[in-house]
Amino acid sequence: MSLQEITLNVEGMSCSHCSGTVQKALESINGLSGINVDLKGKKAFFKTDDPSKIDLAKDAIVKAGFSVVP
Ligand SMILES: [Cu+2]
Repeated sequence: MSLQEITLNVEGMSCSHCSGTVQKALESINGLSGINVDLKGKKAFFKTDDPSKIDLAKDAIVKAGFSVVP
């Protein structure tokens, strides 16, 4: 499978602590690279070659207390 660049829209981040929490939640998932969280843009970016990781990433963000919106 080829490496895909994923962007998720994340709602609920109000400070750098929030974006750090989202960053750590994504870092806890094996198989993601290039993780970056944009607090002002309300986005999270990562790369993966395994599409099943996208749902894991969304779940991890929700468990951390934030929402992923379309
Ligand atoms: Cu915060």
